[in-house]
Amino acid sequence: AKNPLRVLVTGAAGQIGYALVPMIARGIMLGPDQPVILHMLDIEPAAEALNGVKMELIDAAFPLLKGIVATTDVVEACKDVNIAVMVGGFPRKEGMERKDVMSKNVSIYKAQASALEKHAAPNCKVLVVANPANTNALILKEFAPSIPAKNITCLTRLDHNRAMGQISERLKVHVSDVKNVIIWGNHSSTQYPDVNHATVTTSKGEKPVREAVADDNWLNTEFITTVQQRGAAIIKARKLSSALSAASSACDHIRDWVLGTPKGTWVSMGVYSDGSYGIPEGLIYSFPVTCEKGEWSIVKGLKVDEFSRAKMDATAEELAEEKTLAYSCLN
Ligand code: NAX
Repeated sequence: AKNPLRVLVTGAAGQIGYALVPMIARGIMLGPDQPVILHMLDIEPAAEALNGVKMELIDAAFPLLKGIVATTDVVEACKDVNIAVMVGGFPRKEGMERKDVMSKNVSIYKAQASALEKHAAPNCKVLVVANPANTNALILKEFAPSIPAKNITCLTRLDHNRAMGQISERLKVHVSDVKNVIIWGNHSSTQYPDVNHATVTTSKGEKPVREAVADDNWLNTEFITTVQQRGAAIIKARKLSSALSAASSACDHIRDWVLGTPKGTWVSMGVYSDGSYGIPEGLIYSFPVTCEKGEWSIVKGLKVDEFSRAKMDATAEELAEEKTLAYSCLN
């Protein structure tokens, strides 16, 4: 039998945490033969709720769940973790300035970076979910210099899955028959969902999504805005933000990263830019990636047309601005 892996979930008493921890305990993130020890961190005001989640995990009697650490102590939470899913953060409340939210999250991610750097297992893989996800991940990277940059990522898989969902609904095909959409850039409304290299499998074989949809106007307008605005649409309907889909996508992200992407398929991940596709280094930007043996690599050489170029640059620019804002919060 495999040794258990320690998986940290921060913000574990929140909405996404509540959906995510049972998925991890059931083997959806790391596979049905991988035992796990869950580390759950939240802050003092949520300590009682966190303990309630721990009680439910015990009650669910998950065969793969070999231990639970539920704590408000960041050092205890980070001790020896192999995977860290950072869901905890400070939400934007009505009337709050962008700078105030940024400042709160910068200080959270700076502190948690140090704790991870000092106490996590070597080669710990980090996924930042909490918004602003790309910039929180960048701050975490900056303040955990001994963690390799390639180990620090942010979640854009939810956007990726949403894009596949929209194509599947439009074409009335199963979502598993759609592949190789791309989310470029920021997990925000400037993200660019790109279907130029996506394909759909039909009874007549594999076909470009553009050809199958045969409506460039829809693909270049409504499709893009629907994916960009999907989070807001969920809030409007549920009066709460996406939780089960976010949790499921976080599992997809880690599973593919650790266990690999299927041959011929790529996924979207927010990763530290190496300058690929003319995206400035020093940003955490969502790219198409394939994963093998626990390492992601950016898919190279895809053709980028003028329409895409403008959108890829616009979202990079927003990330550069967020970075400047984040740094201004450090002083
Ligand atoms: P909730 O407010 O339900 O939960 C957040 C939890 O984090 C709370 O329990 C809170 O006490 C805790 N927390 C706050 N500060 C903390 C700290 N310093 N250390 C540890 N825990 C801390 O929010 P939820 O709906 O679960 O969303 C969590 C985050 O995910 C938000 O930032 C949200 O914006 C972000 N999202 C990101 C998505 C993505 O695709 N990247 C999609 C879904 C989601 O909107």
